[in-house]
Amino acid sequence: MKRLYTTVVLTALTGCSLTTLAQTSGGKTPISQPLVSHIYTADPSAHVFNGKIYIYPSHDIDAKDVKEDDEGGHFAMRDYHVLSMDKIGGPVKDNGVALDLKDIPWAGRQLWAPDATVKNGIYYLYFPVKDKQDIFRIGVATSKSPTGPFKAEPEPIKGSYSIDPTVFQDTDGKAYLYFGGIWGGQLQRWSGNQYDPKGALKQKDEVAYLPRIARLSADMKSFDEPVREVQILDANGKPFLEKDNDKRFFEAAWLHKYNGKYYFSYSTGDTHNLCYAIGDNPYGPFTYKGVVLKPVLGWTNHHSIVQVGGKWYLFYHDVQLSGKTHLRNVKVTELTYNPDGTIKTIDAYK
Ligand code: FUB
Repeated sequence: MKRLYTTVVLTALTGCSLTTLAQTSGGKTPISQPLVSHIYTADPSAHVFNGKIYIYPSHDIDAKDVKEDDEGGHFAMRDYHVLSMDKIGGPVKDNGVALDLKDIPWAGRQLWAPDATVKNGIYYLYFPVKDKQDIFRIGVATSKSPTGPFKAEPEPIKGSYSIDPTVFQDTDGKAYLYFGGIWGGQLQRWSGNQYDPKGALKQKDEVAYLPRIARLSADMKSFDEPVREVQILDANGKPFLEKDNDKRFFEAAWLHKYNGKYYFSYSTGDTHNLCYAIGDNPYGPFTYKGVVLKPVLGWTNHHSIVQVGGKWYLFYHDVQLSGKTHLRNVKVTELTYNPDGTIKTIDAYK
């Protein structure tokens, strides 16, 4: 299977997502409905700021002038919209364009999955976009409002690369940026934080690529330390190999804290799972625990896990509205834990 991020039908034909095909032909019912349907949205990073829920998604568009390619070129997003809601199940507001590609001085193309946080009344939007040399970098933009408009810094974060940034602020005030994604996300081109345009995907028996972490400086706009790898280990303390592709990291990092433990969750990409691993501090190592969300309609699987009031929720996406892998819709469902702290696996269809 070579083609990256292709359409649902083609994905099913290539045989890498038979579950998805079964869900379609079996006529299963989604457990949740799209949060909005007037635009396509994906990769929902949700947060509660001042008691209100804000969702920072990708804004999928049908860029007809862009051809589908092996690197996800047809995910040609050009802006971000922030969604907000007062409570789960309540009306969802689209707050309009929060940041536009044309207003990011160094950007080339493809605004992929963002995340946001707040510190001292300033909201920080972290976003991946290809620079003018077509290399994914991570940028940061600021606003006094959670819904923007955001103003982008003139340069990407120094030392940043690849895609899918997620920001985590710990209770001690320290903030961390996690990021990375293989295949179209270009992580395979980075070794020892050096760029190699010829960087190859791992062979089946090689140790899989790992996500990255760096602590953020007090200004939230730069790294306070060199970027390092985030270790994800199996129950025996061993790293996953590339052939463990139903468990190894691919993209879509997220970090949340539950009962004092650190939960690192991510997508396995070509096997379409959202998995998680638990650690004792933000750097890990994280020990693999299982699947948060089984494959959804569409090729990609990407999420956030957030506490709202006394309950936990999984924000995710599928392609219920379009049937096309690059035109997704964000959703939310409750997430529950077992008494031992493990997460109960969610099937988005019943
Ligand atoms: O939305 C574009 C890319 O698709 C994201 O960056 C990945 O995580 C996948 O969801």
